Amino acid sequence: MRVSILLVLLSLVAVNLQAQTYYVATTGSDSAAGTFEEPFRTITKAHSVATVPGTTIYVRGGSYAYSTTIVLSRIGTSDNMFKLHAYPGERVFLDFSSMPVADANRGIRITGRYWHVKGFDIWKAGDNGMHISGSFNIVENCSFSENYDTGLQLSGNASYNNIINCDSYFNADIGQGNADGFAPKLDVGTGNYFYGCRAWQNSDDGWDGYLRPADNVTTTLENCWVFHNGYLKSGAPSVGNGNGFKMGGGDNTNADSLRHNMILINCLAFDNRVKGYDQNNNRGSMTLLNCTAYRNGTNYQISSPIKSGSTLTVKNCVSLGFYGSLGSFAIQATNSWMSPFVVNDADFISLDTTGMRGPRQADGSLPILPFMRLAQGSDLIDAGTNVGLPFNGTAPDLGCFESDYPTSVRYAIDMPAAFKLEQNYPNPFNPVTTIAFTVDRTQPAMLEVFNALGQKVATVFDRLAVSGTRYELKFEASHLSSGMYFYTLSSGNNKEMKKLMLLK
Ligand SMILES: [Ca+2]
Ligand SMILES: [Ca+2]
Ligand SMILES: [Ca+2]
Ligand SMILES: [Ca+2]
Repeated sequence: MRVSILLVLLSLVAVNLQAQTYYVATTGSDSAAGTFEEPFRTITKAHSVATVPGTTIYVRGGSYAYSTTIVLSRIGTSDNMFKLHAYPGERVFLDFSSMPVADANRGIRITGRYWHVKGFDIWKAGDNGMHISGSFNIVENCSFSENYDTGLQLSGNASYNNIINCDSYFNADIGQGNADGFAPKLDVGTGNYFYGCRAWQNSDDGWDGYLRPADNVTTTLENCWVFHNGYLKSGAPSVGNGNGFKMGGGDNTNADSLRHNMILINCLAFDNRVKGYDQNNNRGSMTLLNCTAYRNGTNYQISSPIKSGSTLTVKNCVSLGFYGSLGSFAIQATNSWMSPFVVNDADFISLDTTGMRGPRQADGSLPILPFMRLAQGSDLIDAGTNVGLPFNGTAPDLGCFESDYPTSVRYAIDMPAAFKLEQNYPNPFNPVTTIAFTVDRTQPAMLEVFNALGQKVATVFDRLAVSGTRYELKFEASHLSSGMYFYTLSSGNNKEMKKLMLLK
């Protein structure tokens, strides 16, 4: 008897704690039930009832006008994130144009933890389009435009947030000297990560890592593009700073001490009015690997002293045109301005920027365009230093786009079987997907999966692979959280990487 009462009580508790799915639509009502058939009208209402971690709020496509800040304050867990998603296949436009211009008037504030926000276009907020002071959040495939301050700002100790495949553009404050595209700045925390993001034509800087009073925090940018900053939407030059990647700096009282450790991998800066890669008095470590700069006022300007214990590392980077200035303390290897390289227009397939601000691929990743990709025969191909990033051919290339030309016909004659890593299917997946590959010679091969932070989460294959055999492997990810992962196949000197997307 007692046991059965206990079981009943337990089952009631379990029901109460079940994650829910709520819907919001332009045709909805906040007095409705929040179901697919009877959706809410506002995200704020959905948030107020979304109390259980793992709960999903789907917002149906369309335009929503808001004049007050949407605050996401709930605390999820790594296994049960709160999700605020545009309904699959739809896009949500958040119109804040009726919001007064004022520092407190952010569009969305994420003060909570473990939120996954996806598929929103945030327009004309009275300050930041989005402000994050929480941690462990994922913001994916969102855009921030024409806001009256920085598009997406992280401060207030925001830590370990992942910003994936987002765009920030045409942001401009009234004075033009504040609005950046993305700003992990001021009292920001550590461990924030940007992947596949673009910032263009913001009145101040593309990225800004200016600190006050935070010190010794680390931010990583990978595969990000920054261009045309320091210009207004009209195309006129702004009176803002106009830098691409501004890596740090502090105010007058602490400019000599603050360290923003910046890691930039496969990043691209072009056509920024002032500097492409700008130190701005940052005293922390700066690591630039396989970055490219073209036609910025100055391409690289990293020459002020850094604090004892900090390092400046610049490897496999490219400058088309004069590179700028690096401090003598820089640890450099195989950069395009070093001997024996000769860089000119002919090293690149195209210098035409058309499409660089254009639509993304269906999965939200950056468009694939010929701009600044190395032309076949360039002396920058296979001429780089192995810095631990995946590469094709015999060595890493210089610059942000690794080329993939057939290296030599002699291998084709001797080894008819190809080294090939296939795209996983299905993709996106939950929780099982298939990864197939073949190798060009019989030798040990390893297939590994990494998260967006580069941490290995699984070894799928680690043994002898036989040439001419197509291996099909199941990858089961029920223990992992939603997001983008990378899988690599390595065998001998060959290595190939692809992306996969877990969507729970
Ligand atoms: Ca402001
Ligand atoms: Ca700035
Ligand atoms: Ca050349
Ligand atoms: Ca290569």
